[in-house]
Amino acid sequence: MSTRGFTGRKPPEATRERLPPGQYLTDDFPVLQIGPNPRIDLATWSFTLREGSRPLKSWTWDEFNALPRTRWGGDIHCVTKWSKFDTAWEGVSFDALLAAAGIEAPTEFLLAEGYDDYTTNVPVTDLVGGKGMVATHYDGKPIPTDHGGPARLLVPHLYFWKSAKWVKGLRFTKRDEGGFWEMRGYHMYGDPWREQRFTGD
Ligand SMILES: Nc1nc2c(c(=O)[nH]1)N[C@H]1C(S)=C(S)[C@@H](COP(=O)(O)O)O[C@H]1N2
Ligand SMILES: [Mo]
Repeated sequence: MSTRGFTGRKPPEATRERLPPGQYLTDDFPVLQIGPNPRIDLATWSFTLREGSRPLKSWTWDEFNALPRTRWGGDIHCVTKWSKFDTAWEGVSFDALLAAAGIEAPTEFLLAEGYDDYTTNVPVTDLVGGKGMVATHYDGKPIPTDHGGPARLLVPHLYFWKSAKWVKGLRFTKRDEGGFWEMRGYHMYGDPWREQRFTGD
């Protein structure tokens, strides 16, 4: 059964099972962000793993594109209540980043940082084992700037605000420090299936 294009109020069973509570299905790909698209030049783009302020490993765009690649396909869920099924992404898994850096995660938490100064926190356990990647391609093409290209974090099992667009690095933190939205009332973890939208949910 195809569920594509369905926008009615009572989704069929197969759709309902894939929709977390309070979400509706859309075929669109809405654009949501705190400010204008940052200007990013691939000649100066870099991606850096840090522990606090200390850089652990940095890649240029060419170096990053030489890393082993991975694909993920599935559903994404935004806290503004839209869900989109069967999205297709390609990039470098968090596991591959750590392996290429020759390190193990130095702490249990990190903040993803965007070129627009956006930040969001994600536990390391939610990125390892293929659960998170730095994506460069969506639907077989380079990610459009509006959706976070050239590279964005993808943590699809959490609300989509955790998937930082225009990502410039991951900063390991000793404690679970809130990022931009988490400091403004959004949930520290953000599990769509437990409807963890806001602090206290
Ligand atoms: N760098 C950055 N990443 C970001 C944001 C942002 O403002 N800046 N917004 C977040 C929010 S709130 C959402 S819902 C998703 C939206 O991603 P999209 O525009 O590709 O749908 O990006 C997230 N990642
Ligand atoms: Mo969002």
